[in-house]
Amino acid sequence: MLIGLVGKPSCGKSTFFKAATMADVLIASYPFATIKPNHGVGHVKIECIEKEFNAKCNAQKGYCVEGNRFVPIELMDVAGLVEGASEGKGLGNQFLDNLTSADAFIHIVDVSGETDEEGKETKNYDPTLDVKMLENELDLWYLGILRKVWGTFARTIQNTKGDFAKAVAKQFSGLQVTEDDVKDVLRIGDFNIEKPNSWDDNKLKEFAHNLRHLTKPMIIAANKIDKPNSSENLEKLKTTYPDIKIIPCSADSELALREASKAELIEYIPGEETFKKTEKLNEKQQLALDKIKDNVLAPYKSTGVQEILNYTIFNLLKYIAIFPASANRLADSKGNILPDCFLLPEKSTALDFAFYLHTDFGKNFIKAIDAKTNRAVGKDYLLKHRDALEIMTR
Ligand SMILES: Nc1nc2c(ncn2[C@@H]2O[C@H](COP(=O)(O)OP(=O)(O)OP(=O)(O)O)[C@@H](O)[C@H]2O)c(=O)[nH]1
Ligand SMILES: [Mg+2]
Repeated sequence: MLIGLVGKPSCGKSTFFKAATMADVLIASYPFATIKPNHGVGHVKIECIEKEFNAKCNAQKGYCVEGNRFVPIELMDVAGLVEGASEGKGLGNQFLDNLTSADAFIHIVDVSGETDEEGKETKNYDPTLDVKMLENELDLWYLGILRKVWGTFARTIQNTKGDFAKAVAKQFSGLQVTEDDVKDVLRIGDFNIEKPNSWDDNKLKEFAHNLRHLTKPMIIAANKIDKPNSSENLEKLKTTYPDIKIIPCSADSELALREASKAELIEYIPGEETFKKTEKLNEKQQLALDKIKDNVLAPYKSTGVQEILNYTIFNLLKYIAIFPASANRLADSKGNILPDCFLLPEKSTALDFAFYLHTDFGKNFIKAIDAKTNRAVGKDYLLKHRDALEIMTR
């Protein structure tokens, strides 16, 4: 699973990426600071199941602080996108090609109104324009990919009476498009799949839009919420786009808190509303932290970064977290308690989980034991978020 951070230049993509991954990337006030994509590991936060077992876990992937389990996810920070990107403007096509493998997007929007459509410094810019621009460019990008092959593709399907959904999924598998996705798109629109050759450009555009919308779900991170005009612009954004999930955030504040926490100047758990100061802070640091507290944490209850990551994985993509564990033995062979936690799509079964762990576990599956209740469950058992299962094999 890969989450792409997208948005116009200077909106704060690299700052969000650095705050989430602590990777060393370039952050700069000039546009197109990022050229090549950055890949890194961020985390979603869930309640650890250690309490239910009266134990203290030793997470081997990710980490756990005070009962908060942080499970790794992959993030990608890319170059800024400007109008005309689908035709190669800015870093255009190169940028878009990097996005093909993403499963969902976090659209970082600068809600301060202090950067224009190209990421240059300005005043009173309307951030709702950024959403329109980005969505349009993404649609045009999909449309371009469709158009390139459509003539031949549609003719072949029509002549051979081929399976439309299957053929589209095959053609666009690189964009993470599945057969079910195509079927969903066909269900919500009026598309003549017997005669795809007869579709005009508007029909193709509608299809491209719906396919993009469904296969690249998106959330808006209303960034730079710490700035003076941001709260007003946030309301405007929410009114203009009532159907999109919009979460206010200050990537810059989250980065400052994580860096201060890493340097042991404060105690801070990502996503929390508060932090604890230590004696080591100097006056300047105290002032900077107080500002974050007053401008961000007090009014918005968190910096938003963790909430955005969690929403993307658990609400947009609908994943659930599963722990491999056995009721009478929580540790792995090295003595690590509850070492792993995996993210699986909703509606995954016990058998899916077995295959996920190892093909042999799947092939030789007999039953699974729910470690919390010590009850046996069959291969069709539907996994629940925070389940702990032991797979029994032949
Ligand atoms: N006040 C404030 N400034 C921020 C915030 N996030 C980012 N910035 C600033 O915005 C500027 C651009 O940040 P970057 O993270 O480099 O932006 P980007 O979207 O990666 O830009 P490109 O790589 O050029 O597309 C920098 O000066 C950051 O310090 C925030 O939450 N609050
Ligand atoms: Mg950048």
